[in-house]
Amino acid sequence: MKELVYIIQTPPFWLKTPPLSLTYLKFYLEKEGLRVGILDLNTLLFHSSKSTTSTWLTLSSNFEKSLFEFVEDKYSQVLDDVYKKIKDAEFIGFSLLKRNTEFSLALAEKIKQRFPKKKIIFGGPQTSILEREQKLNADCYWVIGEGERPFLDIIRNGKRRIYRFQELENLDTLAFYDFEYLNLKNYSLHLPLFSSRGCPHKCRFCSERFLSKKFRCHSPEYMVDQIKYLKNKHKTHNFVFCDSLINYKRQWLHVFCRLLIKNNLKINWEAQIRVEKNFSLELAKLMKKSGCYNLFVGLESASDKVLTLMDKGFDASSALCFFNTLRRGDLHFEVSLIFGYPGEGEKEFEETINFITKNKKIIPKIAQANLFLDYLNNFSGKSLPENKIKKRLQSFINIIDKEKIKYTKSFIGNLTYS
Ligand code: B12
Ligand code: SF4
Repeated sequence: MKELVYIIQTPPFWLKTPPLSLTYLKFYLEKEGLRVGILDLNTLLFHSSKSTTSTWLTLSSNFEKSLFEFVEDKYSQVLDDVYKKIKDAEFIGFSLLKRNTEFSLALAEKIKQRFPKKKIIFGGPQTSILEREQKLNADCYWVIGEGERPFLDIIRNGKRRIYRFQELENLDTLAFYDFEYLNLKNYSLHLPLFSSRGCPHKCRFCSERFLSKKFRCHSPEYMVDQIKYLKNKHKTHNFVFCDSLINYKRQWLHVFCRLLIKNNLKINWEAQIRVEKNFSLELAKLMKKSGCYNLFVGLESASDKVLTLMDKGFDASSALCFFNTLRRGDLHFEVSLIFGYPGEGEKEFEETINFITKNKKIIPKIAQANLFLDYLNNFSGKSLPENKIKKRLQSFINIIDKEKIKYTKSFIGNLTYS
């Protein structure tokens, strides 16, 4: 039997973890009885072109704009194989992020030229941005937000062109996924998990609100069974939560960690966590015992004025208290910072620097530091000049180098396009 649907992961995209969005969509549609093929053109082209990880992952408009032409020129055989594979499918889906949008639109155009009857469906985080830029054309389907229900609707009766935030109510109705359909040798065996969708918080700079409307999560029992399933299938102990935050509900996290321990799963897991006031030492210890080996914390600033302007919902002293608790629970964590948020003057910048240097024995590592980018256009004209913020970032790097504070070099300034 031929595939009715093909979903293509176009480049450039993250290389390590298998593509979770496509996996969810595939398993959802297959549960509904449809045959779905996945083509990971991202890893295929990365390996065929013998590119370097740094070329592939560094944000660069030139690279992103010229990649399709380059592939057509040098690796036309790979594209011919794609056309052959998808020949009989009626629906072709693309998952759009900012970085692979040019490539996806170009490939979709070629597919349309060769197979005018095929229906093209675009989904993924970039569609909401394209909609705001009025770039959704009328001869394709566009899905904004979560994809499972709208994808099925389009296949069954596709009456509209644009589908917005048709979200699943009960995430536990989703089938367990695995990655047997991919060659897992091309990826790291740190498998992705997604226990919740959305974020209940509304930090002012964050574009999360364009990705999902209502916060929902799986039950801890479902997550533990999903982990067992992946562990048995792929013989791995390593997992990465892709959730926006893992501590949306304190009680959830307690129950989840206890279940991991009770089931003796012996996994290693990492996740993003939000600074939480009065975070209990007992919970930190439980997380450690259940296998948590790293946490990513969005501190963003250590100036109370800037934290308030950002609507982060915590101040520097509660962040420090939280970090101390993680430390006492023997949890490793890394913090991210934003420089140049409107309202951050030299004084506020100094406050952040002082906080980091003064607490260098408590904060194990800087995960990421970036210039503030006004994605949401909340501050038109009010952002500091880029060269001024770049200076702050550079002076921060000089200081952490001097203070021998650990940081991930490739994640410094990595949100700015070259
Ligand atoms: C985990 C994560 C990462 C992980 C990646 C792990 C992985 N497996 O990919 C890491 C930390 C490595 C990472 C890196 C980066 N990330 Co990131 N990341 C995320 C995060 C938190 C979750 C992504 C995820 O796995 N979601 C789970 C899946 C199931 O959801 P989904 O992809 O949205 O798919 C659903 C819908 O979008 C839709 N859908 C998706 N595709 C399709 C296709 C069709 C046909 C249909 C119908 C529907 C559909 O249906 C899916 C299921 O409901 C998101 C924020 C978020 N909350 O989503 C940011 C996010 C995706 N990342 C983002 C960015 C910018 C990056 C970086 C570029 C940052 C950087 N400069 O380094 C890098 C990318 C690497 C690189 N340099 O190229 C942005 C992308 C913005 C954009 N418009 O492109 C996001 C949205 C964060 C944000 N709010 O800005 N990231
Ligand atoms: S807690 Fe994190 S994901 Fe949620 S709105 Fe704030 S920055 Fe965004």
